[in-house]
Amino acid sequence: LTQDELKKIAAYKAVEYVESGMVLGLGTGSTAKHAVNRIGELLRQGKLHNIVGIPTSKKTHEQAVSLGIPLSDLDTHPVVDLAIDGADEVDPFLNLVKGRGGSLLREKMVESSCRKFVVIVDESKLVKHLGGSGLAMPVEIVPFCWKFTAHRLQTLFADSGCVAKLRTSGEESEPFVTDNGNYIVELYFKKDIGDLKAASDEILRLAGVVEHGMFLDLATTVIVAGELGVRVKNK
Ligand code: DER
Repeated sequence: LTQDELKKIAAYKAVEYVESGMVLGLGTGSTAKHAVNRIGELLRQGKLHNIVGIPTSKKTHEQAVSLGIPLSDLDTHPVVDLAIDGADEVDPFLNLVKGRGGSLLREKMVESSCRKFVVIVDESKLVKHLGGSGLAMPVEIVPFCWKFTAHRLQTLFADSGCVAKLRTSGEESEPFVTDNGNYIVELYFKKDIGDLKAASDEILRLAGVVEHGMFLDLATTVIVAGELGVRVKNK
């Protein structure tokens, strides 16, 4: 099975949790894309009805519009019944790193206001500790004096051998700009992040930081698709 087929299996399994009448958080990324497609398909087949979707990015908004999924927002629905989204890393306590797609702020706003948050991953996303995989841990920051903020973030985790890099896009390597007009600083750790809660609080205390990609204590269920089948892990 290819990685994309595994993502699709996990996504379709998660959509089994969707009931008619629900307000749904629609995730962002290559795994969540399959879940949104499946929801659109079930609506079209009349197997699901009066669903309202709250997209976690402009990209997902466009995908949902193209599928005819009715959309709303958190102003109208401050409590979401079920959110389905991917993740970049999942630790054994269902803590996540998300945001490598750049949508972490709207994802965290939706996924921290939902009754159930079902995470869908292929098995390659499972890690023992967050941040140790050498992959980026994204932090959304305001563009104003971004170098200043990036340096403060790097200094915060100096003992973890942290390096902070501005996310760029395009060939002129312009700064990547999020749906909210902000920048993303990617933190690379040489060692895994120790106390996640402490790290989270320290990051959020820095003026200029908007939000970070550690999703702690938010996931209620993780669906993992692997070569040996699909596993469902509940909090
Ligand atoms: O950027 C994001 O938050 C995505 O949800 C990411 O965490 C997972 O993206 P993927 O499903 O394309 O791997």
